[in-house]
Amino acid sequence: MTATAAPKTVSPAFVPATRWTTEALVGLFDLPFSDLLYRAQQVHRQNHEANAVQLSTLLSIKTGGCSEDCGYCSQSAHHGEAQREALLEVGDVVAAAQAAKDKGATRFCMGAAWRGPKDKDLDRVTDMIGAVKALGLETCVTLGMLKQGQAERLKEAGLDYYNHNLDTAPEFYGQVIKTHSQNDRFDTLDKVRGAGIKVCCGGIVGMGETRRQRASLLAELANMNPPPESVPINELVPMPGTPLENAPPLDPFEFVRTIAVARISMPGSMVRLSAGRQEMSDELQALCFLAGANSIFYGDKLLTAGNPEADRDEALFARLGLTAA
Ligand code: SAM
Ligand code: DTB
Ligand code: SF4
Repeated sequence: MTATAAPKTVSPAFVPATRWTTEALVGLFDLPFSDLLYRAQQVHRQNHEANAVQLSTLLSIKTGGCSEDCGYCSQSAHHGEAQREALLEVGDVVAAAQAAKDKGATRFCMGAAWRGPKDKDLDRVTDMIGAVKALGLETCVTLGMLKQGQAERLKEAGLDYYNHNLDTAPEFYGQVIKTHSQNDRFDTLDKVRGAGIKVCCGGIVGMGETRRQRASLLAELANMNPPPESVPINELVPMPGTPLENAPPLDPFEFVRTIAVARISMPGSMVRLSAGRQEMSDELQALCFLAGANSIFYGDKLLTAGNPEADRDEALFARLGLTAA
């Protein structure tokens, strides 16, 4: 699908004010690096506090054994090597959320390796959401594809955000994931919006996609109506055993360009510098903040992969004059 075609699941009444074509975003990617960063920084300052970065902490509440075959994921039963773990108890989740809050996180994101939740699993997840919210944290869950009525149950429990990524360009999607389609993802995103939950939706770069495909993914995200409140940009963490374990690393400047184009095309969204930060130098992360990233995953673990220690992030924020928000 090209970015000019309306996504199938969006009704004609929901035409976004600005439509981005893939071509227009390729044009941004192709700018000289300094010109692109200058434009991104201008958009960033017009729409956000210049030096504030929001902190979200992740917890895997159910790990491994997933029926889906996502080529990047260590939790897929098809190839993943992640240690399988059953759904956590509410008390353990609350303890982790309290620790995250004590370290300065404002949002707690709970992830499950499911194609989608069963109704009986949601009983415990809704208890988790209520208990984490009671600590004064924003709540986010990522549970896979939702069935009718499940988004409403999450909303009732007090859920603030649902994370569900488009992951890659529509024209590349089938090369990475065969057990579901990107249109299935749009269906769930519609259910989330319909229930009045805020949307966290982004993707992964560095999976062997072209620059045009990176632009195409960003056009899809920017043309959602409204665009996602939160846009995680993940750099592939090549996990052992996965089909993408030997994917050649992306040019770091291309990653920064991706952040900058996300910032320009989604001016009001929080753009999160997400997976892959542990492998990045402080200087590269500084360029990502300059390009308009204003959120990170904070805490020494993502779901199964590592993330920088809180101490390293605190030191980096101090060196760059960034404040945690
Ligand atoms: N099963 C649910 C789903 O797929 O939506 C929730 C968990 S899934 C692990 C959440 C997201 O993590 C994926 O959509 C993908 O963007 C990201 N992710 C997974 N493995 C990754 C990896 N190795 N590197 C970068 N991002 C990854
Ligand atoms: C998102 O976009 N990135 C996070 C969160 N949403 C759930 C997950 C990153 C996972 C990285 C690989 C791992 O930890 O297994
Ligand atoms: Fe399952 Fe999500 Fe991993 Fe895909 S990304 S294999 S759906 S846990």
